[in-house]
Amino acid sequence: MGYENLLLKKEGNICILTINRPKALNALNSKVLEELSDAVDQIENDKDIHVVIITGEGKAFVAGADILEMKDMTPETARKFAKQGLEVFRKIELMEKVVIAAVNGFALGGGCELAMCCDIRIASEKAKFGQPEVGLGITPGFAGTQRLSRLVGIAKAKELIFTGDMIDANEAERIGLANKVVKADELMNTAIELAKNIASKGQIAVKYSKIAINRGFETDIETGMETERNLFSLCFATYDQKEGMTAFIEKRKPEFKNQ
Ligand code: CO8
Repeated sequence: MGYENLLLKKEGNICILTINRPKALNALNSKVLEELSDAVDQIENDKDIHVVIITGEGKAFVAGADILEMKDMTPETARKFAKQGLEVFRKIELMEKVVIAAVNGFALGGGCELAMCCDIRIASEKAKFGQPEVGLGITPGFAGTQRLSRLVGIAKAKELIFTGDMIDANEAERIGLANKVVKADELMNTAIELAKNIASKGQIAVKYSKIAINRGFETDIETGMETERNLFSLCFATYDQKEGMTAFIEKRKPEFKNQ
C-alpha cells in the first residue's frame, strides 16, 4: 500500500519508517494514525525485518497531534481520536521487533508520546522534547501521563507536563528520556548501526527479552521473573540457542537462523 504521509524503506533486515508530512511538522491527524497502524501491521508481518527505525521528515520528528483537526472536537470525537492514537502506539510498543526512534527534531505532545512507545530513543542534538498540552487547555492524550512517568520518574514527568516546557536533547538524555544524543548529521547512521547490531543477534532471544522487559515493567517482580524463566527456557527449544553456544565454544561467529 502506498502512503500519503509515510515513507517505508527497507535496508537489509532494517526498516526505516519516516513520518512524511513536513508542512505540518509531521503532526498526527487521523489519516496519519491510520496509515501508521497499517504500516506497523505490514512491518510486523514481514519476517525479513528485524529492527524498525521511526523518524520524521524535515525539522520535526512529530510536533504533536494535529491541532487543526482537534480544535472543534467534542468529548466523543476526542475520545475516539485518543483511542486511535493509544491503540497504534500500544501496537508499536508491543511489536515483536525492536523499534528505535531517531528523533531528528521537535518531539512534542503526540510526538513525544510516539517516541516513548519505541524501545530506544536516539536524539539529534537539534531534538526538542515536551508535552505542551496544558498550554492548549488539554491533558496529554496518547499516554504521555503514563509513559513519561514510567520513563523518567513521577516528579520529572509532573514538572514537564504541568509546565508544558520543552527540553533539549541533552536534558532529555540526562533524565533518561533519550538514550543518546548525537550530531544531527550522524543521527541516521547511529540509529542504523544500532539497528544492525541488534539485527545481528538471535532474533527470538531479542523478541523474548523485549517481552520479558515490557511485561515485567507492567507487573510485580515475581510475575516478571516467572515470565523471564518461561521465555528463557523456551530459548532452549530453538536452533539459535544451539548455534549461539556451539559457535562460542568453536570460537567462531554464530550464524543465526532466527528459528
Ligand atoms: N498540529 C497542526 N499543525 C501544526 C502542529 C500541530 N501539532 N505543529 C505545527 N504545525 C504547523 C503550523 O501550524 C505551521 O503551519 P502553517 O505553515 O500552515 O502555518 C507549520 O506546522 C510550521 O509550524 P510553525 O510555523 O509553528 O513552526 P515554528 O518552527 O515556528 O515552531 C513549533 C515549531 C514550536 C513546534 C510549533 O509549531 C508548535 O508549537 N507546534 C505545536 C506543538 C504542540 O503544541 N504540540 C502538541 C499538540 S497536542 C497533542 O499532541 C496531544 C496528543 C494527544 C491527543 C489526543 C486527542 C484526543
